[in-house]
Amino acid sequence: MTPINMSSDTQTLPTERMYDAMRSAPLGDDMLRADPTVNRLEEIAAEKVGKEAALFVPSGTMGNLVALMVHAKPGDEVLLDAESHIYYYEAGSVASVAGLMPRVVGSRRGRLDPDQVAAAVRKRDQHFPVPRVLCLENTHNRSGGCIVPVELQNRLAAVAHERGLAVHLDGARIFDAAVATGLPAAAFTEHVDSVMFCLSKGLSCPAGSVIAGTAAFIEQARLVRKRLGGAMRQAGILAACGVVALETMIERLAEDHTRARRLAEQISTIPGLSVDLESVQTNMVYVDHTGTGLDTDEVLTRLATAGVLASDRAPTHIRLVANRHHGDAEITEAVERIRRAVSD
Ligand code: TLP
Repeated sequence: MTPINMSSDTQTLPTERMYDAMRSAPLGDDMLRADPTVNRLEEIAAEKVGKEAALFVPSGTMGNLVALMVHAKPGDEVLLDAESHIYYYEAGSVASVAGLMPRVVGSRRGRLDPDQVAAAVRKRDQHFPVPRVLCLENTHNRSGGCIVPVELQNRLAAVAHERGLAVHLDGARIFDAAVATGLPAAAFTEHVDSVMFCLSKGLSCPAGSVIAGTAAFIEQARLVRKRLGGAMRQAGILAACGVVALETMIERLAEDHTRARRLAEQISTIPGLSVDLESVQTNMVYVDHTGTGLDTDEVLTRLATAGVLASDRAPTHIRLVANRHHGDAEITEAVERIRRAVSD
C-alpha cells in the first residue's frame, strides 16, 4: 500500500519542468552575485510581491530570521502572534540567534486585533526593551491555513508604523492567500516592510525561500544571510526550480484548496472526528479528534498504519495538507483509510 502523505505541503517533489530547468540553468557564484539564474529568480520574485528587491535564502526559517535581524538589534522587542510560526516552530531562533525579546499577542484564526497590538507596543522608557517590529503571518499555519484579510493586515501595519515599528510578513504561503482571494500577492505585501515566502511548500521546489523589501533592506539582508552561513554558491540549480514555480505553479494551488475542502467535508462525517469548516480556507485541514477518545500520537500512529501520513497539533488536533500529489482519487482513498483507522 502506498502511503498518502498529507503531513505537509513541504512534502511536494519537484516537477518535470523543474528537473529540466535544473539541468539547463546557467550557473555562477551567487556569493559574488554572479549566478544569472538566482538573479533572475530574485527579479521575478520582487516583482510578484511588488517590492524593489529580493533575496534567495535556503529556508523560510532563515528568511524570517534574516528579516528580523535587519529590522531590529539584540535587546529590541518583536511583537508576535502567540500562534505564529516564528514564535512556535522556529526553535526559538528569534531569541537565541537574533537576540530579540518576543512579546506575544493572541489572535483568532490568525487575525490579530489592532487594539491589542496597539496596547502591546510599549512606550520608550529605560525600563523597557525598544519595540521595533511587528510580525504578521498569512496564510496562518496554526489556525488551519486561514487567510488574514488584506484590510485587517493594512490596519495592523498602520498601527505598527504609527508607533515607529517595522512590519514583517511571514508569507510562507502568501500565494495561497492570493489565489484563494483572487487578489494579487502584491496586495498583501503593499504595506509591509518585508515579506518572506516559500518556494518549497505547495509550489513544489525542493528547497528555498525568498525575502523581499526595499533595495536598502535587501542590501543589509545579504550581509546578515552571509553572517548566518546562508549565502550559497551555484544556487541557480535551486533557483531554477523557483523560477518554474513562480511562472507555472501558483494558479494550480486552487486545486489543493478545492481538494482540502472536500477532504474536510468528508472527514466531518466520520464519527469521533470533526472539522471547523469555516477555518478551511486554503490547503490545510485541522481535524479535531477528541471525540475518538484517543490521544494525538495514537491517532497519528493509526493513520500511518492505515496509510495516511498526517502531522500533529496536539493535544486535540491532527493536520492534513492537500498538495499537488493528491488527485481526487487520493482524497477519496484517504477518507476511507482515515474512517477505518479511527473506527477499528
Ligand atoms: N512550516 C512547516 C513546519 O515547520 C511546521 C509546515 O509543515 O507547515 N512560516 C510558516 C508559516 C511555515 O508554515 C513554515 C514551515 C515556515 C515559515 C518555515 O519554512 P522552512 O521549513 O522552509 O524553514
